[in-house]
Amino acid sequence: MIKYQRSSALFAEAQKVIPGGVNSPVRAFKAVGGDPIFVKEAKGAYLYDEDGNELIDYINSWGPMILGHAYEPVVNAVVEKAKKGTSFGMPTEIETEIAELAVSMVPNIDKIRFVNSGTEACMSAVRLARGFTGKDKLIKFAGCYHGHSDSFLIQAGSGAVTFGSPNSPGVTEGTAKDTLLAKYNNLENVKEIVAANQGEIACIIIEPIAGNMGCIPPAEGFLEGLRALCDKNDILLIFDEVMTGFRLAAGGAQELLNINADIVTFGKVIGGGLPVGAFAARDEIMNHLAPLGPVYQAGTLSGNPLAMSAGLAMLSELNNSPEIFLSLAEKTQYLHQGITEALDKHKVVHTINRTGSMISVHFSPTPVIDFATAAEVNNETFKKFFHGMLDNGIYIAPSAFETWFITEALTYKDLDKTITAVDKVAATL
Ligand code: HOZ
Repeated sequence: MIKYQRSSALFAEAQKVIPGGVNSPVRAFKAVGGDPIFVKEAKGAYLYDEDGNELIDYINSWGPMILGHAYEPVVNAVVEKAKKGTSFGMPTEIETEIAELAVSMVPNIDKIRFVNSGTEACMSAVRLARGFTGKDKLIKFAGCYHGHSDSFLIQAGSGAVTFGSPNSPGVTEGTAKDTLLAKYNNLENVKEIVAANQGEIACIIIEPIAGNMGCIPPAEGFLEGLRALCDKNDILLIFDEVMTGFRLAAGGAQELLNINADIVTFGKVIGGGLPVGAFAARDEIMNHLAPLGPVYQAGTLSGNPLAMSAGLAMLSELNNSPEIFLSLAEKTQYLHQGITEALDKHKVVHTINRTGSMISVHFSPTPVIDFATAAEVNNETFKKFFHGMLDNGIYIAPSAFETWFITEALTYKDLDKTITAVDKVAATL
């Protein structure tokens, strides 16, 4: 059994001065029990904690570390940049360089605006959609998570559902009434909502592959149906590609699924592990943003040189080696097969969802296709599974409502070690 004395001591100290001891709720382990692990450092596919344990990492900072931790070209770019000043609040050339690269990689966008997080990207994208269309309401899907901005904390996934507050106190009724809630993978339901709110809906925002109620891929025809519905009703379709962008393909889910959104939001991989978000669209939409247009959006640290240098180094690597996406998908498929065989061998009821390098194990007897089916997972089994994996040196997300993010730094030996751990743990479930 792995020991975590120092992590527990650090957690006790942290709780005195930080609410719940963490700066983002899911990290607190409340959903699985026990104390969170404090990280000392990480390299490649491995985390090294404050007690000296080595863990194979399947969270990878919730997505960004697609090429592994402390990836040298990214680290070097940041170190070199830092020597020349860390923030100016003035334009720098590197912002244009990363913007040009991102625009060349992602389908159907002409301009991109950089912010500091996925939350900021999604909240700004919705404001832009409202300003562009002159309409107020938005449709979001139960179990999808678009950051913690007020409009999105209505039946939200990720930490919001993990801690039983998918509708957070503090969100006013006035804000909540403009957020219409639909069922993921249920086009008829969306059509009904649109029909009942004719001429009032500015945008539909969706994770094209959901990752915040575990991984849930879109049903065949669902996103195509949304696209057609939006076109018919002058509604903007926003793809939240915070998780999927620059992960599933160079052009994200738009490229992988061959569907264009009107506005796309990014976070995670685009920042190479530094705090970066972004939103992008065609000229006619982006030109509504200040200072060109009337929709206001700003930030002192937006386009920060360190963040931009990490993002540029990361996107350049992916752009120069597109075979990485195939390799990631193959590794994930290998893991999927190995885990399936191990769980089947021990007759553990489960469903595994996977798209590209996103995968999650749901301890559910039925297909997991939306929030309702995701909520049916056997949480007790998940808790045992989580701690069993941890005892075997494997770190997965401490919540059944999160996705595993595969990194290219994982070797097949690491994957085999993980499958062996699943086999051992499954025998105890
Ligand atoms: N919202 C993230 C999971 N979908 C968690 C972020 C964190 O705790 O770092």
